[in-house]
Amino acid sequence: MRHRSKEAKQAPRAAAPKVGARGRAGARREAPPDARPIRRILIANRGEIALRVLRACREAGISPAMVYSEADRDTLPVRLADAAFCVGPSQAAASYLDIEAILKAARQAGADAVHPGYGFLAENPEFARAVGAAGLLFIGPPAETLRLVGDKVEARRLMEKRGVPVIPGLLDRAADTAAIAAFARKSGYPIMLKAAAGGGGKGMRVVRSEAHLDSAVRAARSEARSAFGDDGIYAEKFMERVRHVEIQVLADHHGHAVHLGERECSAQRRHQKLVEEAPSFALRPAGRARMGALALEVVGACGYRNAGTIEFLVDESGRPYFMEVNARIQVEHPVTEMVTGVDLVRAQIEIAGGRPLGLRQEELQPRGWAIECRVLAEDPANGFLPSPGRVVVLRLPSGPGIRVDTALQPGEEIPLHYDALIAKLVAWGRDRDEALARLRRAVDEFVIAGPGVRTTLPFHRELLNDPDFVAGRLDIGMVDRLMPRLAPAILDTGPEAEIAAIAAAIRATEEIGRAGRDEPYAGLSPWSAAGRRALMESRQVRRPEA
Ligand code: MV4
Repeated sequence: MRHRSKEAKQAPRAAAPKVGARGRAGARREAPPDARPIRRILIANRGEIALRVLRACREAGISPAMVYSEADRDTLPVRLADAAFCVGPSQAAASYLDIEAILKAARQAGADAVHPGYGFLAENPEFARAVGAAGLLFIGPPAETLRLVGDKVEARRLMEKRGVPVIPGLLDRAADTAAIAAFARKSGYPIMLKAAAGGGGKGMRVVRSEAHLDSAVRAARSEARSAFGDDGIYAEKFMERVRHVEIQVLADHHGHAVHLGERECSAQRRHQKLVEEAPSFALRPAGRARMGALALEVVGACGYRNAGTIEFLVDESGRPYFMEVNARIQVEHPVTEMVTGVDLVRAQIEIAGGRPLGLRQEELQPRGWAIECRVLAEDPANGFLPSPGRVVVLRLPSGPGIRVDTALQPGEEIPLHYDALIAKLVAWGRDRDEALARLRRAVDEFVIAGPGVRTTLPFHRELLNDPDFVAGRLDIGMVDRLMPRLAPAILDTGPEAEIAAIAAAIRATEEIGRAGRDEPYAGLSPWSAAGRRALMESRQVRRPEA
């Protein structure tokens, strides 16, 4: 049966803890009608973000309850929770994305609120609505805001009307190829086709000449239809050599909103961000204030509440263009936390509970510099191929200015079913150089090893020493341009190859009992066979693709 309770320690704590006591007392105005103390939060997610939310709950005196899939039964957030409920099998579609199963777990947990984390159901308006209809608080924006910002065309049109600069392009869903061709002739090629229901880089396509337009439009439409169930597309001028800069915002239910500065997210590959930092090299204080004001204009325009991110492209002259709203806590939120000192997840909980924001814009100047490396279970030497497996050795870095967000435990199997993100390594320093030095040092301390397990750590080791990266010369194409140069170094340096050989040897010795029966080492002693196998495996992992 699904929805099994993991354990019996489910009784809420004796005292009813009020949501955080950190904001200033004395509400500006009345709390929203459904405001009430939050005693227990159901965390509808997994991995590092589930643990991050659980920690915020503990610090706020709120009881955390978890959901988990069968693949995640034996993970740290599940063990640390006061209650945990299985919501289905490994496949996300049948567990973490099953709205009914999550709501049932919330009822069984006796939760007052649901935190969706990021991904899964975090930006699903139906889920937000269903959580509210079940009498629970959704820790995120209102369902209507999720619907509005989920429609990229509608959001674009609204921002344009409000005087927020948007990328030049169509403000309607393109009726036909002719409408797009007319726009492209006016603005010039290249243009970019985007799915109206898309976002995060999904369903985008660059068109470089009219000869390619018709087939590109048809392909984009059919892609959009199968990916989003909506074949609406629109067109924009394609911007090159731009930076991806986003502004973190917090908005409460009392009409108060602040921005917490920007994150520079240009170091990405195929829309998977790899390194993020705050502040951005690209912004002077005046530019930061201007983008912050634009972000707050966006917040006002779409009735935004809770924590959110407003994405912009910034061109070479420093001009920002609104792209989209990310209506959730984001993976890269720690860099903002480290330069502002604000606990964003705690703030999310307090806002959802109806508390007025106790933050003033003037006190939110960024201090120092923070840089985050996303550690993924992917092989940077092999086209970032997913590399799941069992982690045998795990050594986490620490020391001055270092924060590691991970739920990974030694001995744990990294499941194939979910996101490849296994850890976030974040460094803070008084300036960028200090943050970089700490991050390099921490990358070298970090060991994640096991048979078959490859991570992006060797990539980060190279990137953090790249002259362009060190000089802050970033744009969204830099990782792609860099990879051919980085790839050989990724294979030849660092302890990864050696560790892989050791891990292979561990596995091989574990298999000694089988070795005598195994081909092709049947004639050898068990130890010789194990050694041979380890050698073969280490050669396989060391050798670059021809
Ligand atoms: C663009 C763009 C250039 N021109 N739109 C990517 C995520 C989504 N929010 C929108 N994105 C972009 N939209 C126009 N008109 C560049 C991006 C973009 C990007 C594009 C290709 C490869 C990597 C990218 C990283 C960030 C943003």
